[in-house]
Amino acid sequence: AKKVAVFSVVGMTCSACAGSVEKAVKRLPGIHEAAVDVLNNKAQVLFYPTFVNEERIRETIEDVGFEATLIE
Ligand code: 9UX
Repeated sequence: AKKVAVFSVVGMTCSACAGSVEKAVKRLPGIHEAAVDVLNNKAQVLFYPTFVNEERIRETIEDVGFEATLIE
């Protein structure tokens, strides 16, 4: 079954920032959808927990250069 995770993402200042986060998350295995909202500093990710987990997604966002916290 799919799971949803919402992250707070601090440090994004333009839509290209959001695009780079989305692209990186979508490259992970087990991602169904990723939507990054630069105005609200949030990222919502639908994923298959057999293949990926919240912490792996969080670390991927951090690797792009932003501080990420799981909030939902
Ligand atoms: Mo452009 Mo957004 O360098 O950090 S991608 S401001």
